[in-house]
Amino acid sequence: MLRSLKMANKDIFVTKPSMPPLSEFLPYLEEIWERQVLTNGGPFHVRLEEELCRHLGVEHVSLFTNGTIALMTALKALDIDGEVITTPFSFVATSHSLVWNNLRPVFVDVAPDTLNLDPAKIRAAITPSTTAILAVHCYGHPCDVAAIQAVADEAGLRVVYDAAHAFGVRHQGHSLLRHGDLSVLSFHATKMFNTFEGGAIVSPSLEVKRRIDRLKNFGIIDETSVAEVGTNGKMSELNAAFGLLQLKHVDEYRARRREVDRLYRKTLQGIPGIRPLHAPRDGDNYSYFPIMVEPVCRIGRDGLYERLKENGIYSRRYFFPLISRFAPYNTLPSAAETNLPVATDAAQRVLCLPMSTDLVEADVRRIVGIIAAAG
Ligand code: T4K
Repeated sequence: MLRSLKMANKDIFVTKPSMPPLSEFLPYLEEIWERQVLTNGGPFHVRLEEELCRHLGVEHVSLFTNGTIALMTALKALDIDGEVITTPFSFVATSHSLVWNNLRPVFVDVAPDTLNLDPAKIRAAITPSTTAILAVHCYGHPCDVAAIQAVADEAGLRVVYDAAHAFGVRHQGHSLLRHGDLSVLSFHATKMFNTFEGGAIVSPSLEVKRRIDRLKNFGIIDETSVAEVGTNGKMSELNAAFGLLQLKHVDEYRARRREVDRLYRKTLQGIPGIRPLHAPRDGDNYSYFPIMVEPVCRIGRDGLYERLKENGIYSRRYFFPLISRFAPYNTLPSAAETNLPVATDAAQRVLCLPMSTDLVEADVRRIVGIIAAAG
């Protein structure tokens, strides 16, 4: 059961990092100080890659300094060029990673039930210049991976999943991260598994992992040879050590989030105009709790966002505005609202309620009480 503590009202943010007790981190720090190996593939880095493979049930993991550099490197590692079909309903890093690789994003609309790329619309957007699909498992909810792969196979396209929200998500009995050519994770402070800053690429092939590892280390082969133009995407020992500690607690974090998810669903029931985006799903990581605010809710999405804020509750309108509305993208033909009706409507109605391991029952009831009173 969720802890039902009585406490004074406090500010509540859309998320809060899950932090194990500091005392548990100190032995890791002592090891780093003793060894004086701070980065460049040190022992904690090696161990975290191995433990993540086991924990996630995947073949190969390459750690990165953050999810954005990991995305940029994933696209480079597959030698993708030309046009890439992607979603406007995401964090801006998704499209930025394409443009940093001189690739042209082509926005395709999302499906209303998941807000993930709609496979049928992907097919219609393919041109002779299309080489890949960059899809996002938005809020950790699986894309229609089978349909996306079928479209990709038909047209000879690569598939990269921005799985920034999908740490530990299971789909049909397996890791969701096993789909596509590569999957990219974010371990940012706001994610359910965090290393302060961090990220990773999950790859099914050792050969591709080797290329990725070289690319994240300047393209260096050895002391006297550099094979190609790489970057510096390496995760430090400090971040890797924190990841190892987090891994010990991550199942407990997930279980706590699941309780919060259940309580939201129970207490939100019957409030007119408020609908959780997804039905409950086994295999979820409970990263986010998006609700859709329907027209029958008189105060509307933005009214609700402000009302919560006045009460010290900081929800977020992930993902408003759409990426396609931002200056670097809004002149692309595919950015037209008429091309993206579902995403455009969702961006006006979605609200992510606070979700973190430290929410107690009283917090959830307070949040839902404000929503109920606002409608
Ligand atoms: N692809 C997708 C689909 C993504 O969602 C993201 C990142 C990426 C790629 C890129 O991955 P990284 O390069 O970041 O690894 C946040 C995060 O900065 C961003 O990582 C995340 N997506 C995005 C969805 O959310 P903001 O602007 O909402 O963050 P911020 O700083 O406003 O934090 C939100 C709340 O979290 C704060 O109000 C308080 C709390 N917080 C935040 C931080 C940073 C804390 O309590 N402690 C903290 O240290 O973007």
